Amino acid sequence: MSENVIQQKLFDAKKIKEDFPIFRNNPDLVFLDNASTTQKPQSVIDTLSHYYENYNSNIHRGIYQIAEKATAAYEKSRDKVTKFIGAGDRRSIVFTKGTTESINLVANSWGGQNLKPGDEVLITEMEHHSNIIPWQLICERTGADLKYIPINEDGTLDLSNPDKYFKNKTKIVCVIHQSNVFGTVNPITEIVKYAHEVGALVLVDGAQSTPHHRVNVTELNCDFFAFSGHKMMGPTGVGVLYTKPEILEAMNPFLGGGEMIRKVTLEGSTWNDIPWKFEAGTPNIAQVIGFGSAIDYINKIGRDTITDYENELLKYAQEKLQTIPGINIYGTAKDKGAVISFNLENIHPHDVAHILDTYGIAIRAGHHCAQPIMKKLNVAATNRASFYIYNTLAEIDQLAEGLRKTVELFN
Ligand code: C6P
Repeated sequence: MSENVIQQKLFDAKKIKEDFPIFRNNPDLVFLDNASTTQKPQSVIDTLSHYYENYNSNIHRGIYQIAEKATAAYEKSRDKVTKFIGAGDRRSIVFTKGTTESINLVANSWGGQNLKPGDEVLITEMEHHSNIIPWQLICERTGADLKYIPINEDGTLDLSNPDKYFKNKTKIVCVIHQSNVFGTVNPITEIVKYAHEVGALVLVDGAQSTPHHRVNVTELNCDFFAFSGHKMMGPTGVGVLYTKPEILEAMNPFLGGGEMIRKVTLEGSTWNDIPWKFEAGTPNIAQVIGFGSAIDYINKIGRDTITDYENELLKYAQEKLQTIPGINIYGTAKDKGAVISFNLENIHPHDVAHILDTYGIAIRAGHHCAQPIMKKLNVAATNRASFYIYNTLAEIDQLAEGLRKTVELFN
């Protein structure tokens, strides 16, 4: 499909680009590392400056006007997130510093309270380190065992034998929604069904899905859902943990300090209501408010529009990249987000990324914090191009051209 047709059908990515000052300041930048972090629109940057310039103050404490304004803006972001992911109850939304902290919260608080020797935690071989390490640590502490659902050649999960993995001793299943390496979108509803049948809870790592697809946690029926603001055009330092309220209520606090308490005496303390019980200390106020603005921006474009447009980008990129001599693309799932991991025969991924950088093209090279996947693929690293709404077909042409020149250079 040509750029014009896509523009008529969906929207004009070149026009969208004008909303992002970084592209004005780096006119030649082709940014294809969106799975790592995304660029920020002017409206998000303005929201941050506006807070610092006009009503910077701590929240939930001051009774003066600017403090009340800051508190209201912070809590409004909670309402926006609640609606954005279809949570239904604002008490189920805890602001964290990102997906990593959200998962560590669950592992430590829920896991520390509920896991014991003989129990199993079930994760997959496709996980980002953020959804492996916290479970390794808590299993070591509690004596529970960590089990893995294997992956197939095509970068999908091997769910052919669920009884082998989902058992009565499985207490929690933790699974990545969209792989940051393969782009595979996992069948969460099916996994939730298997897990709930054996009485296990489900945590979904939504770091890579939430920015690109419509997510509804109520429909998914997962128990925990984690994601990061910076991967969806929001600021760094803000993320979300969604938890079903009755589960969150029963969990012990993760971090102790100001704000998360009801009463403190020298003998002991009692806790604030959820979600504030899990937001100890001064939170990232500006970032949470800025995140609300990123959600407004996404809503303005429309999530289905984003998904449809990215699907077109993916299709086009896959066709283009397949024509590069010696390319090996990893991950060919039918249900796949706009992420392509690949290697060029006999060329180290870091060399590829360095050469592309000389053409102004930013892609990622490395293990993508998913070393078990690298081991499975029998490689130390891959290249990865990941797309977002401001990318264009012309940029994919530039990527393909850059790769072609790289191959020529090495042969
Ligand atoms: N992946 C990448 O792939 P934080 O750093 O907490 O915002 O997000 C961690 C994280 C968790 N889960 C998945 C699926 C992720 O992809 C990431 C971050 C980045 O380039 C950095 S390795």
